[in-house]
Amino acid sequence: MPLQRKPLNAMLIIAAGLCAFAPDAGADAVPTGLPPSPTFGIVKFSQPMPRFDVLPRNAVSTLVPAPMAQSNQTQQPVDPALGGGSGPIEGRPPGAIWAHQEFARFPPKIAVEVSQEGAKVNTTYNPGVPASLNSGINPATPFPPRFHPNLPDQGPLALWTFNGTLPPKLVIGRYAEPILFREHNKLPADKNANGGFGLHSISTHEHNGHHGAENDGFTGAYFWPNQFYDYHWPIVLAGWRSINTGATDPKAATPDDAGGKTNIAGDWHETMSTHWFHDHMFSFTSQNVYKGMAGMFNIYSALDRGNEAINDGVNLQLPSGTAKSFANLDYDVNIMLADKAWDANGQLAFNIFDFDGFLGDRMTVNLVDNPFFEVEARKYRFRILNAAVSRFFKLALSDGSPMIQIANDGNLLPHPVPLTELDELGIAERYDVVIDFSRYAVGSKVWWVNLTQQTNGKKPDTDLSLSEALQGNNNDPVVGKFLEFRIVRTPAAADVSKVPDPLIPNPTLPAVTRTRTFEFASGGSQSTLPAAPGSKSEITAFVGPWGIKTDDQGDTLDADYGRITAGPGYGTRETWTLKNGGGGWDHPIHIHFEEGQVLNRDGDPNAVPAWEKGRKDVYRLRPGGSVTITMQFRDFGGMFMEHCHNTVHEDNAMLMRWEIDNNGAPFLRPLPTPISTPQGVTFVPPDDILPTAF
Ligand SMILES: [Cu+2]
Repeated sequence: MPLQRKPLNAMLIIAAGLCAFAPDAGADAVPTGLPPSPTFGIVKFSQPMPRFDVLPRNAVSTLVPAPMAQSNQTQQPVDPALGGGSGPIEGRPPGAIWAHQEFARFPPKIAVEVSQEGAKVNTTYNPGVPASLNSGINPATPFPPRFHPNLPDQGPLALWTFNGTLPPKLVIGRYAEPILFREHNKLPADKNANGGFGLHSISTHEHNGHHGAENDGFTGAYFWPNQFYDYHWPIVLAGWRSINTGATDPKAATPDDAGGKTNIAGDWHETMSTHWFHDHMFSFTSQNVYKGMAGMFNIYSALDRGNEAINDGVNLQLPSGTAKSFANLDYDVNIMLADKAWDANGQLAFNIFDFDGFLGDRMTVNLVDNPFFEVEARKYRFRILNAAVSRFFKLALSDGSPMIQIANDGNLLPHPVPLTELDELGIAERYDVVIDFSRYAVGSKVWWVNLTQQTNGKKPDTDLSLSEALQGNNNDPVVGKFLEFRIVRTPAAADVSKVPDPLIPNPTLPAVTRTRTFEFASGGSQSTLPAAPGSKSEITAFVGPWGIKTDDQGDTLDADYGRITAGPGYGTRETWTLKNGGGGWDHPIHIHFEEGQVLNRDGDPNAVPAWEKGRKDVYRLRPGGSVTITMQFRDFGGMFMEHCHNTVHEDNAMLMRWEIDNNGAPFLRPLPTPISTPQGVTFVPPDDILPTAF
């Protein structure tokens, strides 16, 4: 019988004396479970949508102290609120096991230095485009931390973001240009100084980076206020150790600064494009991401170089711009969708008591409420990210005209797919679409419409027809129009962008060595609590309603990052079936590190839609459904995760650890579990290894 712990979230808020709301309070609204967010007189589409804030790309020499392969264990005093004494300046676990893999082979060339801190005014906003391409926003005007001009600024305890500011941040990267992403934790040392939700220890996941596990934002490798963590993102093509090792394939290449390209090792079919990064703190991911800890990462390559004019036989010339050799953002627009709620004072609010999931009642795009966006009458690319906690979206244009989907998650599709309605977009999924606004008259408007009605965190209620969604009387306030496109002018230069077919075909795969099955269900139990003497399960294990059953054996288990659930062999390919344990909910399942190909849905290869025929990293199971995928395990090792990306499900125990080793070398087998404290990280042996793991 597992120990039934009171959820940590609830313990924290009760300890903090912040019972601003309680479950079953009576006056709660659909869908938040909180009093409805006051409107403050907001009229939809009355403010511009800001483009992302592009983070500076600095020389690595600007980093002090210089980055090192192993964690920097230089000691500093620890705040008494964190137990006092002394601890390391870097929170990355120490020693060889957590050293950056291949740090000497892929030394960092670009430094991106950020902080995680409370809300403040942005005086360094860099949209990467002129005001004419940013709906008239003057970047020299200080950008306040607020969702709408009618609302007050968010306080430093309500909103925690990268650099403490809005708009959300964008990292620009390209293949073969390794980035050292140094993140400073400047959150309050007092864990109760959180505005009612969120936790000050953090771990940042570069969502589906093909990097060593020490840079993956492992849920147990979190760091503390006044520490930093160096994440090394080598940005290499998967397969670089064994495929095209001589860098002779012209399609495996990265843009240079003069319109040319440089060949690189690896499989060009594994080229990735649209990533995001977000907090992955064990059992607090939902609260921390909701609080603002999320950004996007555009990865450029010779294929997807962000210059629509260069015609070199490799560049796909997708909508972007022409001024720079790569990474033109003029017509390549990052979109972050997130539903939010706020309290009577206009401060961000979250219901920590609903373990089915949390839904907001206000729609934000790039973290502002229901904005407009000015476009030219030409083709645009939109990189759409679902950064919600528990909400699914389904997008259509209000006139029912088509969009062309070109990418799913991080990857360009084998073929572009024209669609008048996109599929449901699960939490953490990304769809890149091209919209051709040349079909509209200058002066006209068209809207993005959300067709998915969802009133609790378990799953969408239904997908509405466009006419139903446009009626404006839905029980779910996030149904309907949420972004107004204003077609404001014809472009000054001809649109030379293309949507070619094919885009990126799938890689060829080696033979399958084994299969595994994971069932995602309610009714989870915890096998490692109460903790055995000497184990740290009271830190690594959580008790919650959700869990995962592995290989049809034993119980549906709650998360314990000290437990090894799967250990695929290095250099092998496996097939994993992800099953939904019931019809009453849906789960978008994320598998870290490796891109998967969907082989079938519910056993039927013909049930895989055209837009899921590329590579993916999040798989919506659909109610009662199953998805069978296949992945290769290669290039790097260490401990990774698989979990539901309804982050409330994830935090309430629907998460497991898997790891890649090399039969003991160069990685230990099994890997020890890091136990993070402000005074330093120690290691303990795994507290559980499932019988089918290795
Ligand atoms: Cu789920």
